[in-house]
Amino acid sequence: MRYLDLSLYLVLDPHLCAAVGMVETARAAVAGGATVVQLRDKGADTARMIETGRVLKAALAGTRARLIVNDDVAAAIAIGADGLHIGQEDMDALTARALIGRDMVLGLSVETEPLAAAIDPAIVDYAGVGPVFATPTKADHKLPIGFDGLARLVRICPVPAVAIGGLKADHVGDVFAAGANGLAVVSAICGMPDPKAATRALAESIGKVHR
Ligand code: TZP
Ligand code: MG
Repeated sequence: MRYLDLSLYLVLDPHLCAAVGMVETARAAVAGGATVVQLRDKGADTARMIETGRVLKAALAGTRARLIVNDDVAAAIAIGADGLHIGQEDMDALTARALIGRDMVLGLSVETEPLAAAIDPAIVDYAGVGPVFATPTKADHKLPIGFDGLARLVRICPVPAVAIGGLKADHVGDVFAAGANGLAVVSAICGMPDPKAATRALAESIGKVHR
């Protein structure tokens, strides 16, 4: 079933995770309550994505967390990931769906209302919506949409949506109030002195506003 619990979605960053490592960060985050882990490593070739992804998959085995691979469809398939996440500048969703087959989850980033409206729910399973705030984590991010923009885009999206961009534990209430199904974070977990505690703080905030 192509369903994902989007409520606490960790996007890994190899640079921010450098001290602890991506795999250990993912393990800690899942122990703290992360529901999804995305392997995102813009500098890695497919071989390295596969190598890291296989270790991540083994680390997540037996947990409820799901593994999503950013952008690299060949790696997602070789790893046997639960899903693939693509951006608007990556391959189009129809092509991605044809390559990954019917069973893998497909996520798509959307930054504007027309892009949200263009989602085909037969092809795409969830939308990554943002950036809510400007963030140093993604140098080339699009214009921040704020919580008003998030609410507008979520309303238009024909699939569940996860908010991204500058989100911290303080924002959890606003994210769910805007209608999103969860929040995706990088720096709120990666590079934190205690990634498990940081994740748990997010999970506890989520528990108060969302079941
Ligand atoms: N896409 C839009 S913003 C972003 C991505 C990958 C980075 C979010 O990072 P952070 O540290 O949670 O602001
Ligand atoms: Mg991409």
